[in-house]
Amino acid sequence: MADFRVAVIGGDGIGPEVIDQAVRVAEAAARRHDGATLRWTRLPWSTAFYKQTGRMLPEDGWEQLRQHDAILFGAVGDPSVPDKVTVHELLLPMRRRFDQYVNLRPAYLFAGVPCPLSGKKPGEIDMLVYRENTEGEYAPVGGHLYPGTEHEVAVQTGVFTRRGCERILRAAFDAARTRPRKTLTSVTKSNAQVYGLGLWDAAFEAVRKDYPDVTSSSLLVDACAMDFVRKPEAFDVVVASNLFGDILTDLSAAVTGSIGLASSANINPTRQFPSMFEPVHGSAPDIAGKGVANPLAAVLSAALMLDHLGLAKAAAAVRDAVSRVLAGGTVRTPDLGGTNTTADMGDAVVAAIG
Ligand code: GGG
Repeated sequence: MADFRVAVIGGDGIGPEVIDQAVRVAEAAARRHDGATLRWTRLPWSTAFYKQTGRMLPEDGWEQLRQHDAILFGAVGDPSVPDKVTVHELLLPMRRRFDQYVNLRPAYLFAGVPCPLSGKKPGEIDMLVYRENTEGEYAPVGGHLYPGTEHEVAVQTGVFTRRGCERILRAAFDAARTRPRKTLTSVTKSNAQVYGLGLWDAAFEAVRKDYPDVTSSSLLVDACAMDFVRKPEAFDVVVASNLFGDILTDLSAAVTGSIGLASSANINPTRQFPSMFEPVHGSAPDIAGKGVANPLAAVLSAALMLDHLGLAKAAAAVRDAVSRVLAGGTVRTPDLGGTNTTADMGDAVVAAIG
């Protein structure tokens, strides 16, 4: 029987609540549909851990994570500690340290989910956003001079490398060629940011030559944001820099009904390091502890993890169970207009798995 080790970091706010449901669902699906066992290592790394120890993770934390086949992550961020500690000492370094350069963020309009745009049918919005995850605007390069004075200066540098641009573009093109529409949009802003995004565009022009079977085009990020609202059904695979991908996927989540349904995978395609799977949403301190967060973004992230582990039947079973629960419409968390709890939603998906 296949056996996988998965590190689980619930993190902050609603993170642990939604991850508990994702663990239940993934475990049931892996066992029933692929005969596989998932062995979970629960790690308490979070803002509370930081307050106790002065660190977001122990000194050997990265080494501990490396011993696992995958990482399931909830959310990080708490109003009592600056993001430059919580996000910048746990989540962002994990993506870089484990070279998880592909941040895959699907957006799909499920049946039974109210769409804020009129006239959109279930399945009509169906896109994969490939966000560059290790450099770009999120590179920790810059400085802060004369803080608190009238001469205060902050410099934040975007880092774009030929290798970094080409490899995320190739990952997106590889995905596009497997999809029925075989269409790819590269997001840029090289009319304003001529150096970094100029290199991005040059890499796009070079890489697209290797994919004549894919219809590809380049679009400015402002036009892309407008079209995500005006005609999201026009997009198939979208590839974007770290910041643009982050912003656009909140928008793609909104037009498909709820950020509570938006899943993501932070993938190291070489498999030299573990990949990490997390909902797109953050810790949502306003609803934390109330048991009302929608766990489906975490559950669908766990489905991406099952795919990555080669448990394709289990992954398909999770997606199918989620689709049926949403289409049924009887179990809905408040983000979908209902009154059900996080646990009710988890129960419904586990029951639908069979
Ligand atoms: N589960 C996602 C999460 O915890 N997000 C917090 C955050 O600040 N993320 C920044 C990012 O995804 O780049």
